[in-house]
Amino acid sequence: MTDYNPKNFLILAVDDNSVNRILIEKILRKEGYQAKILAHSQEVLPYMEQINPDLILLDLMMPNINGLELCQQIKLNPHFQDIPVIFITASDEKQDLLKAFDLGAVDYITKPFHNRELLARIKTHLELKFTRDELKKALVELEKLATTDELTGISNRRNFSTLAEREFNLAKRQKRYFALLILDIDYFKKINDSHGHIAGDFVIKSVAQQCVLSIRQEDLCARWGGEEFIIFLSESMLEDGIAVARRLRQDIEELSVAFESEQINVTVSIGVAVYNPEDKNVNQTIIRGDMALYQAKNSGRNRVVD
Ligand code: GH3
Ligand code: MG
Ligand code: MG
Ligand code: MG
Repeated sequence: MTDYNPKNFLILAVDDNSVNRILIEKILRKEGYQAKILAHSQEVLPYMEQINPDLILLDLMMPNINGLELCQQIKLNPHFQDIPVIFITASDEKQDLLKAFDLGAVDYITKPFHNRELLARIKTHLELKFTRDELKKALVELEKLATTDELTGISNRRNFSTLAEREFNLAKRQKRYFALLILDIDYFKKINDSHGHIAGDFVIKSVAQQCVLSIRQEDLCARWGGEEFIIFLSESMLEDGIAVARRLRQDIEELSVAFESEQINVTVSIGVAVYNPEDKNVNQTIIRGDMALYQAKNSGRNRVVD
């Protein structure tokens, strides 16, 4: 962490002893931290519901809820469990220290402590937390990049294959059905040739959008190839798949994509296949969808074939 600035962090401290409270607040504020100091342990969780601190300093011995109990409550709450908790305590009982670590505390400082020791430990744990949070964000971003098609923002082929295989296995185990639609834009080369590649890209995006709009939220739509899309309809029989495909075909025909000053008409051919309990894997269902699509193309395009 290159630009560590205490100003960016809020530290919550709890101590029933007013001398300790004043001391801790002074040390934290002098270093530049934002600090909130509470006197009663029962105030901590309600306070945290409003403001998420970056780190918590807990006194161990307090009336009502003691520090160990409070730590346990914090760590049981999924919203707070990643916030580092450091105990500051007069107890040098090994049992307390071990219990604190068992409950998820990251550190334990015994009183009397040196100001610089407290600050050094705080800084270490804030830096660790910051790095961990950044890593988590990067992983989420990476996962999104790995599963999303860049042009359309919908699922990419790899993500579809993973999810469809999972759904396939579920359908097999639970004896349920699903339907698959495979769409291919008709005469797309002509669209590229007469309106340009950028307009072609825009048409692909518009068709992707329409696919998402025309299906239920629990269904999955992905870009399967250049101007091909694939849709997984869970809990669906052949008739359901055909009905969705017919509606979608019509929705796309009525779309009339506006690109710059041009109106581009676009149609799709759709192959529909339904899960057959004899299918060994989802690819076998997909192959039937592909064959149906091939027939839709050969029999004139802009149509649905199962
Ligand atoms: P058909 O009705 O038989 O499907 O005819 P078609 O012209 O659509 O034929 P085909 O599916 O073989 O051609 C697809 C074309 O789509 C080929 C390729 O140049 C173009 N294409 C593939 N990916 C993209 C893309 O990301 N953007 C654009 N603009 N064009 C693409
Ligand atoms: Mg105390
Ligand atoms: Mg194609
Ligand atoms: Mg095509």
